[in-house]
Amino acid sequence: MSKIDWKTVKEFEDITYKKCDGVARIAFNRPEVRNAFRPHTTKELIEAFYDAQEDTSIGVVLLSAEGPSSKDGIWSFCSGGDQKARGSQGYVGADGYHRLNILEVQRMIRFMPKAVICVVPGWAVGGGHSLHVVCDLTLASKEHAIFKQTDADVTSFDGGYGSAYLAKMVGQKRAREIFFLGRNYSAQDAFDMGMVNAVIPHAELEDTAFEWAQEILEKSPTSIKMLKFAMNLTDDGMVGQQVFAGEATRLAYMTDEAKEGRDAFLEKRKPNFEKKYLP
Ligand code: S0N
Repeated sequence: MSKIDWKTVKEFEDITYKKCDGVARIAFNRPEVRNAFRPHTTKELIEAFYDAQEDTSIGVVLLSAEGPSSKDGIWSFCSGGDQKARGSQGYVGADGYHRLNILEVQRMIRFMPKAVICVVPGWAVGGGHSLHVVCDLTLASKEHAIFKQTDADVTSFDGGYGSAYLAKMVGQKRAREIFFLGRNYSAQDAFDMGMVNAVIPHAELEDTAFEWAQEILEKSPTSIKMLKFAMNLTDDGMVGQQVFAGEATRLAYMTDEAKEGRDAFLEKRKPNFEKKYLP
């Protein structure tokens, strides 16, 4: 029995969203379809991730899943895009429009100024596999986690983080094997390949993820944010540079020099930067 005292933030339909002691937990909640996501799910995920990003009491986000399925007791993290919600052009929402906004969720995770830990209690498949790839860390259930890329079975291809970034993580040959053959990989296989940080006994998975989060929360929040953005930068091109540089600008705004620049403008005078050219 977990000792974490999660408090529900808001009731959603396809996900659960809870917080406790600086940690937010966002979890898929469609275990009967192996936690596949439909446009409604991604809409809810975006709302929850945005809340976690803006909440200054939250330093780490866990992305996990409810389960197991009451039908057959099988655990899943996420089986990717809901194939029943897939029309001829894409995933169809309640409004009839086609969307692929899981990519927006990926970007929110990637650019979240806080650590995101993927907690994989079971299947991580297709777009669910891609979500684990884009998270900062992954912890996997020793008994139940299975990693599998089915994109090539259903004429889908995540050409961004799901594949190209995965290749940087596990190497080109392994990434191509994962996508081209679509085999099942255990938590230990995934650990050996370098795409999982730790293999945890299932009963201890959530408590361990919470402990990892608490360790991160002891660190300097600015360091964690800048390290994450620095590690992202080289793979994210101009957007990576923009994100990193934006944070550098924010830090610069906190200096006396920046205060003088602002005050001089508002007081309609020339700024006096005191001719200090610091090394
Ligand atoms: C997960 C699998 C391997 C589990 O197998 P298992 O345990 O044998 O269970 P099943 O009997 O197959 O499933 C149980 C019930 O759940 C339903 N279900 C499972 N997965 C889905 C799903 N993805 N969509 C809808 N329903 C699902 C089953 O139908 C079954 O229901 P009942 O009991 O009523 O028969 C296995 O289930 C499996 O292989 N699932 C499909 C995995 C898959 O192919 N997913 C889609 C892959 N593609 C994407 O995710 C693309 C996503 C995307 O939007 C994208 C687009 C552009 C760029 C990037 C991405 C991206 O990847 O993020």
